[in-house]
Amino acid sequence: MDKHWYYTQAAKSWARLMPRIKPLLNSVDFEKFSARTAVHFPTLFELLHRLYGDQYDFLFHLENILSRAAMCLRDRPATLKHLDDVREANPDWYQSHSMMGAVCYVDRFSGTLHGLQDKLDYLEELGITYLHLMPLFECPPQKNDGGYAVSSFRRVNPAIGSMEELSALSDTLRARGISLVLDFVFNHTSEEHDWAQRALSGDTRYQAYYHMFDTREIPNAYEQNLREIFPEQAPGSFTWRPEINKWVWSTFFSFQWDLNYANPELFAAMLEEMLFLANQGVEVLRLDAVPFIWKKLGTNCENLPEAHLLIQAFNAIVRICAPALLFKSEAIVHPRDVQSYISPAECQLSYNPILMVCLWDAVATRDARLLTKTLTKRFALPKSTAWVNYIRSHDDIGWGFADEDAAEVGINGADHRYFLNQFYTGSFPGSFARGVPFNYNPITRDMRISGTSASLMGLEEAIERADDLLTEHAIRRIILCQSIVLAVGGIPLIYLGDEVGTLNDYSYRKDPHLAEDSRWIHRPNFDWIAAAQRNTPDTITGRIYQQLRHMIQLRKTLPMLSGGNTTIFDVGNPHLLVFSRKDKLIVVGNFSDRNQNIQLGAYVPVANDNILQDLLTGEQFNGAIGVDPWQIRWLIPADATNRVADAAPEA
Ligand code: OTU
Repeated sequence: MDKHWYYTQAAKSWARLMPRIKPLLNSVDFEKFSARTAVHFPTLFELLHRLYGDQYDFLFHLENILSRAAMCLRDRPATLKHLDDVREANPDWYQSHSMMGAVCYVDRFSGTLHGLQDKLDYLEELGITYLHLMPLFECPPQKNDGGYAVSSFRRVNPAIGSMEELSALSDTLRARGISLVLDFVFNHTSEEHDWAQRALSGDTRYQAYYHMFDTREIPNAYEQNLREIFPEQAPGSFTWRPEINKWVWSTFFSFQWDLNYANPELFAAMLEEMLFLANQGVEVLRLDAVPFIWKKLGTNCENLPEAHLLIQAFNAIVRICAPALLFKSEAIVHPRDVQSYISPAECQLSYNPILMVCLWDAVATRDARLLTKTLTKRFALPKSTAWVNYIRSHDDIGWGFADEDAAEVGINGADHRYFLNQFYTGSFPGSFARGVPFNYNPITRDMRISGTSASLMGLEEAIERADDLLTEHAIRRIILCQSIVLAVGGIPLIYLGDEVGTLNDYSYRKDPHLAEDSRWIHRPNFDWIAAAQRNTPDTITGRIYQQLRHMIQLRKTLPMLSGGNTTIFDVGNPHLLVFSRKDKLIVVGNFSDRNQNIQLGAYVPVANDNILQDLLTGEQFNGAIGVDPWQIRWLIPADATNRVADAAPEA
């Protein structure tokens, strides 16, 4: 089918469908709907046709999908319609240097949604403008994968609160300049979701919402090419359900059933759940596990072209009925595939696991060459998209750098992963890290790493050994990496607790429901007693918190830190990461235990012939710049410092 054919067919369908949509909406909304569909319907038509065009009842599904979009607009609260207008007028709002993200589990941070109200001052003090509340939906009490096995997208876990509270919270947050971010766990549901329950009771309509097979034949054929995601806890990708004598596709845990997006009815059903969430006031949806949403025999069923078509179709619909909403991709895969989801028409935002992994590599090796190489090749993004940069999440750390990038700096990928695993589990001689293995695969000998950033950076060991220098270096490593996250370009994201140096929590081992999943080591209850020391400068908590908060506040005064425009420099010193932002600010980070000296002028044009001032320490340099072990500098030409000092922080 060529573009022209799609265009003509779309125009015909649009002309036929609009009169049917009209009675659903009031005249103001209908006008908006018409204007937006005039722009986005041709794209939507083509995407849906490429996915479902061979279904005999394609036009029925098309109409159904468009009506759901209309009903979303009809039901959208006035405040959110207003927000739509504001965001449409300023679509790049999230590129602002004022943006600062935080993520937490509500139960572990504040107990309940109600309790969160009392913690908003804390978030504001830290400068947070983007708050990701980890899955808080109804889920099975035990088999829930930290909330990623959702039983209802419309009900909040009653232990945490209610959907009404969540929706009210989104308004409160917005009034404080904080955007609410939620997960859309759309690759699978829990086995307790109503659809799964109906499927289990034999209802074939709902069985078709999932991937189910009567015999092992087809699952075996698929498994030839599938990767095991949780090989230790949930080997294989299919689960036998004796109630219905069927194998059910379950990429992750056996109780998480993959949804079948080849079924347009399922697409429409999930669309409805998504639009429901959009109307609760969520501004960014984190699309969980995007690589896995389409299956095709003979492939590894990851990152297939149809996965992109699906997300683009969701996106086109959102542009029509809830345009304030953005998508963030969660694809923790090969860097090339990570990038494939990022575009204004698909996911405007994406986690940046590439930076995350290379930061940990540089910390372990004291060598920033892979970091420099990778950022040079892969950091730049299309216009109107942004990275969400972070050093750790609620998940494990897996060594997802590209082997070809590693080869370019003389590293063998497989050997290096082995080294990194040894290093971060503390087995490598001299390692300061206190990580634990996650999903060791005895066949490939692969594993991933769990641990809080402070414990992985050496703080736990340093405190245990009561060693001041080790403590100082561990703190500097934390600040160095967080500082890069703050300056490199994109939305910085912190896992709440990291700002006060939270260490590993080994108590999960005593809970039989958590013990098998080492990720719980880095998801402890927020330590409010430790946090109370955050403004006491001579405590470890205070040293971390105050430096971090200072950098966050400083960032908000530096317009050159907005958006992208990052230039990476190879300055010939393997320990240094050097980059500039919009040719106005130069960042120099030292990944080593020793002082380094660098004549920046030879490499970085803006450094040439300029006296440089470090905004973090106030020092000035005329000529060579010294960088202490694990130190980071934010340098700007000295004549520009006055202007920066005068600029008031942006709200
Ligand atoms: C995500 O992570 C979530 O972040 C996890 O907490 C969930 O367990 C999981 O999905 C299932 O919902 O494998 O180790 O490329 O790597 O989606 C974490 C994407 C994971 C996957 C990622 C997944």
